[in-house]
Amino acid sequence: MRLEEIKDPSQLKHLSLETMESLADAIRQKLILTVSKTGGHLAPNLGVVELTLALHRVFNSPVDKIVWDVGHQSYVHKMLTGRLDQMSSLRQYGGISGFPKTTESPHDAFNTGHSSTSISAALGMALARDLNNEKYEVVAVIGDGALTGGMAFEALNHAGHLGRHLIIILNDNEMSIANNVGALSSYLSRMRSDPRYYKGKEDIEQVLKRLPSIGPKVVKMAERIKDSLKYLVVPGMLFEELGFTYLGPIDGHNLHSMITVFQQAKRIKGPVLVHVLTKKGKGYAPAENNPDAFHGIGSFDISSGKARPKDGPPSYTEVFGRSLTQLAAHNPKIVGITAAMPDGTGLKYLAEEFPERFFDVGIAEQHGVTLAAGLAISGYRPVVAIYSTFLQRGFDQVLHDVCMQNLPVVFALDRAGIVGEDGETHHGVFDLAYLRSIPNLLVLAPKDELELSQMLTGALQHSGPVAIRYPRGQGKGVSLAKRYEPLSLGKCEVLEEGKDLVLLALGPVVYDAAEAAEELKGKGISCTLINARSVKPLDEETLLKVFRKCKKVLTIEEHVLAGGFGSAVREMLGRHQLNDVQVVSIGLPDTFVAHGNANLLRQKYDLCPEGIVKTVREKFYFRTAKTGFSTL
Ligand SMILES: Cc1ncc(C[n+]2csc(CCOP(=O)(O)OP(=O)(O)O)c2C)c(N)n1
Repeated sequence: MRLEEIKDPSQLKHLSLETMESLADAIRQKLILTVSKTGGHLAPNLGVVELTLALHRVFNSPVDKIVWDVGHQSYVHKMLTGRLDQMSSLRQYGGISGFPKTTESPHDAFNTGHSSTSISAALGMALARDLNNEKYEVVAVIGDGALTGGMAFEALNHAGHLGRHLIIILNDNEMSIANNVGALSSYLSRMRSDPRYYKGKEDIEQVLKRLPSIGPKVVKMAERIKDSLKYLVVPGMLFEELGFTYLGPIDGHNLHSMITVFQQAKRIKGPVLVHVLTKKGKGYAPAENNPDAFHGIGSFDISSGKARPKDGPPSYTEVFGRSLTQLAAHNPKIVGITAAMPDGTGLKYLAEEFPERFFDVGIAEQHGVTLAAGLAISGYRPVVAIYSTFLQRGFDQVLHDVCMQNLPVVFALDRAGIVGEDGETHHGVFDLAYLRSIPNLLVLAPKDELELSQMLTGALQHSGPVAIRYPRGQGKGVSLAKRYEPLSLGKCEVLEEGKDLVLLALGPVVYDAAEAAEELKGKGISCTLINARSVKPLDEETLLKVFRKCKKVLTIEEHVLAGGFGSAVREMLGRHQLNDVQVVSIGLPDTFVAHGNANLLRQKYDLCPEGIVKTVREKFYFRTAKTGFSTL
């Protein structure tokens, strides 16, 4: 059977192993071809080809529920569940998502994107099944990286306690995005790499079989011996002690082993954990050799495995990472914390230069934030670099552990704003709303990479907590010569003065506002252009002075309108009872923004020069020399 003929996973049920193996080859080809064009999570998917085939062979999706943790490894699942033809639209606007979506297919049992949720969700489904007296399997597929997240432990703890039938498949490839970290990861590694575990397991089974089973005393003694020996040599004791039946470790590229063990897992009552060993990037040499680069990649050349070169200025991430490292060279108290993203956040530069002052906590944002609080209260200057979307996890820790004690922790929120193809789970468009309500915290947004460095420099001299949000992608290409001159925090920058309209923009959209101001000037409308820089505190002194002169204000932000920057401006006007100022806001509506090209999405939401001019035309009424008494 050819891959193209598979319209439903039930077609896998009676295929020979050879046919399934040839399907695995075809799937790998399709994955490489697709992702080389669309970009996406190649290495994780190459690693789960056989695992996904075996899952769909043994379980009956969509009656049986498969919950993918993070969900970045669900491409093979999508191919086998009727979406092969749509793979070319993967991650494109209007196309299929790079993550499971219940709205996309009944085979996508649960939406994911953020890590470590699968066991909780699967346990909830298993409970619902039991309450309804229904019969089906619930399977959570979780990576060793995702297993470092606290929520996964909370769920294991609860699942072991409840004892309901639930299957967890641990896809262990020893990698998170970078190398996985932590004591649990070392524990898993020992199981996979130390032949003594395998041998020990076999030996001990022989010994136990030979133990006499007569007389209660002997039985008790035998059990004691069994137990103590088990602790020494039987793999998976940790999971067994938590109440799971542990099966494994098994070779995750051997279809026969996996099919056999999954069938066995179905027969066992109660919670089962199957430990599957896979290779990230399997079957494509560049991805096998460089799995972190191929974890999530843009378009690339298949034969060389090289990403298509990007010319132009360095990214915000790079400028942040290098600036921090330079600042750390002059201040031994500076430390950096990442939650499993040393590359993505740019903290790898600090890690290279000052490994003893760099901490990768695993996918554990909450722990990372409170760890920073502990360091800060002990005299250190922690910089916690976490994507805007993932810091949502650490809200209470930011509030309760850092800000309530007014500790000098700097939060570097990368990927703030629209991120593009990763879509709704990854857009960083809620941070202003969830941060600006917290007392003591300063909330800043630079207009370009120079200001990012200067804000970081200033933030590291400030005596309380500071959050700096900045976007994904390349900077504006401005000179970085003055990068270590600290900005005075909480002040805005008036870039142009005009009398008709105030364009008040936050973040790099200031550059779009500047273009719009030029165009409006040509239409006879003179704008005051302000780079807001600080959402909390607002630079009330400057803004009130400007608003007293000009009563038409357009705020612009790459963030949801609810609770965002425009809201903050309205609150300020309300506090000062300036009721005659007309404020219109450009930002994101009350909806989850879909996946797609970031610039295309920005255009859709008027976060571009044309959108700004259009909004001015639609919402304001001007009497000018060129336009007469009319709108534009
Ligand atoms: C809360 C959260 N933090 C960070 C991430 C970014 N992230 C996506 S995948 C990943 C690594 C996952 O590793 P693992 O579960 O082992 O899966 P693998 O890619 O190795 O198959 C990370 C850190 C995320 N999705 N969610």
